[in-house]
Amino acid sequence: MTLNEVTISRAILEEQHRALIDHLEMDAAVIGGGPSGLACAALLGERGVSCALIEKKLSIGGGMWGGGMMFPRIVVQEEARRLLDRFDIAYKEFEEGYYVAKSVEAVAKLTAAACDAGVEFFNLTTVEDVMIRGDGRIGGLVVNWTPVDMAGLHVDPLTMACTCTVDATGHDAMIARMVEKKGGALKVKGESFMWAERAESRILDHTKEVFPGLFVTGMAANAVAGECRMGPIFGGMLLSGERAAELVAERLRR
Ligand code: 48F
Repeated sequence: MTLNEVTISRAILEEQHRALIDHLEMDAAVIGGGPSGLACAALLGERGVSCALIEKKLSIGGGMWGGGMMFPRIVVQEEARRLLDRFDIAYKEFEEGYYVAKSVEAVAKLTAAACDAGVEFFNLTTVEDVMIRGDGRIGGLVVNWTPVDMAGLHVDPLTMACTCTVDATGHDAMIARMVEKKGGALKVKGESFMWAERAESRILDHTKEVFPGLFVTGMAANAVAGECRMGPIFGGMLLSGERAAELVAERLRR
């Protein structure tokens, strides 16, 4: 076989342009590729929902890679152990009800599950705004390449339409804040101090549709609600992603 560089370029350009065009209109967009966004996207894909995950950084995984203070291990509690099993993430019981897993394996297995479920990934892509029309719903996203933002280049964005948007942007709850900033009826209270028990036990109540068409999951859900943070325990992130997928699927069925 003789390799042709132009064929390599054409393969990349044609395939990725097709993926982008295919997702200019979709059922669900998950913004943020941390644990909650990955779990949500994987479970939406498994339900047959046309879904893209948009991540501003080069790598998927958000705050999961680094474990706790750069020790690449995460802890998951009993309530979420079934999700470690579901995503085939290996773990050890440390003490009763506390399971410890490798953070790199957790990111890899969640990402693989989302890929297997047909989720399309758009990394290096920043959601910089949302589209809201006369019906008052979020109906789409305004996106640009992350390096455009980093370099401060004056380049206009493109848009992607979606029926449901999931804010999985973590502690900053970026999408909810965009809606709030532009006068949408949504208040982002901002996350509170560290209290793992409280933060983990309440996150599912905070995982919901907070504005027409906008669902929040993971730390974004706690940040909108003014809830505590929890540090490197990740059961709540996985359970919240699962709940968000259920809520989005239910909304799409209506
Ligand atoms: O922060 P992140 O991992 O969110 P999460 O799923 O998980 C939180 C935990 O990692 C941890 C914790 C709980 O155990 O406290 O911190 O709630 O991932 C959020 C992702 O969203 C991306 C960001 O780069 C990160 O990978 N992101 C943020 N803003 C945007 C974005 C944006 N405007 N467009 C695209 N991606």
